[in-house]
Amino acid sequence: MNSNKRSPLGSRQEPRSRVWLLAPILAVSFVLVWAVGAHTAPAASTSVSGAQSTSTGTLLSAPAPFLSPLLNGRVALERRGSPGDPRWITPLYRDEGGVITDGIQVYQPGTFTSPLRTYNTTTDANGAFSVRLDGLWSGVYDIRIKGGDTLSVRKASVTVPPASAVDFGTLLVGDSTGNDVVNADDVSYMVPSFLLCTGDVSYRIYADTNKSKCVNGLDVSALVPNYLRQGPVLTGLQTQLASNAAASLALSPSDTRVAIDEVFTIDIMGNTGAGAADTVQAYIAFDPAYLEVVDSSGQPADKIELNTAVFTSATWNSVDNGAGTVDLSATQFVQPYISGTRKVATIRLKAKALTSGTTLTFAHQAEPRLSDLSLAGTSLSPTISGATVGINSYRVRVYLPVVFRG
Ligand SMILES: [Ca+2]
Ligand SMILES: [Ca+2]
Repeated sequence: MNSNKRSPLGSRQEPRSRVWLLAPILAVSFVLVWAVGAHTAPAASTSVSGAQSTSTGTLLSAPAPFLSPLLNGRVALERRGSPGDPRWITPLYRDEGGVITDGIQVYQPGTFTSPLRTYNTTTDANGAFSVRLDGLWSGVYDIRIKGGDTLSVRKASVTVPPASAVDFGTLLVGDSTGNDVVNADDVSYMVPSFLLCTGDVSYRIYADTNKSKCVNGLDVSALVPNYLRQGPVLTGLQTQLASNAAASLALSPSDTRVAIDEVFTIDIMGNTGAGAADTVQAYIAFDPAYLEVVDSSGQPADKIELNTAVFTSATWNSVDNGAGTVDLSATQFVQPYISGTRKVATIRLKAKALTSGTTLTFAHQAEPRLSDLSLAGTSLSPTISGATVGINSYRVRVYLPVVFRG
């Protein structure tokens, strides 16, 4: 039985023993294959998983584009004080009677022809702004920024949203007409607002270059460094510093005696001291009971005589013989600017009534009639002095002794 049992078993024993004999070989082979596989597989898988990891890393650092990213930026303003000054609050758009022209234009990179989209917002007192680019995907764009009355600036390859506020540079002032050029038209635009302030019907905010809330020669002076410049510009100009050492604005002669009905002249003299000036403003008050501004034929005049050797034209030149005022603002737009002591204009006057002394005084205490010498919108802080006129019933001639200085 056992043999019988064995026999069949025995008859199957040989193959089984072969299996058992083969088992260690297969096992070793498997281990070898596994070992080789374990050795080679990571090499292959390193390269694959390395590519995957690189790809995955790229995706992690650049999330999928999303709609309507936020653009944070900042601009600097000229002639409006330091950052934090409320005059830095600037609309990045233009409002013409309720029609808004957007001042933020976003372009396809490499182009500045037609914008993909436009937006508008207003900066804070530090020139910072934030605007959501509705309808655009996050990405890289070229961007142009224009203030309501400034030249535009542009910056290429701006990533939106940016990691931090994008510095768009300085908005150059003086484009009162809004056409991205500073020229005589911008000065002309100021004329209807000249010597007017906010609240006055004809006051135009874009004429108020330095945002002092009044329009006068300082606003003209402020645009002079940008005269004939055109936007968009890549960077701002360095602010020119006005030197105010020993500058003065005076009437000459400062003391004179004339006869009644006599026609005589008083000159407006500007002295730029150690510096230079592009603009002279002279706002003079006189007593119309004693004096009248006349022309060369002795007839009442509505303007004074500009010294065209210094200024080819005046931004403003008016006389009010009823109120007793002379208002003059003249600007030299291109270099060389005015330097030294120069006769700005001549006031021709007629003596109307007897007086021991009547004065002509410069207004210089408050906007808008601030008599001044200025360069690039900065006052030279001149010393200011007027004149006294005595009117006699007879003509007096005073002969002063000649004084020699050793
Ligand atoms: Ca313009
Ligand atoms: Ca102003």
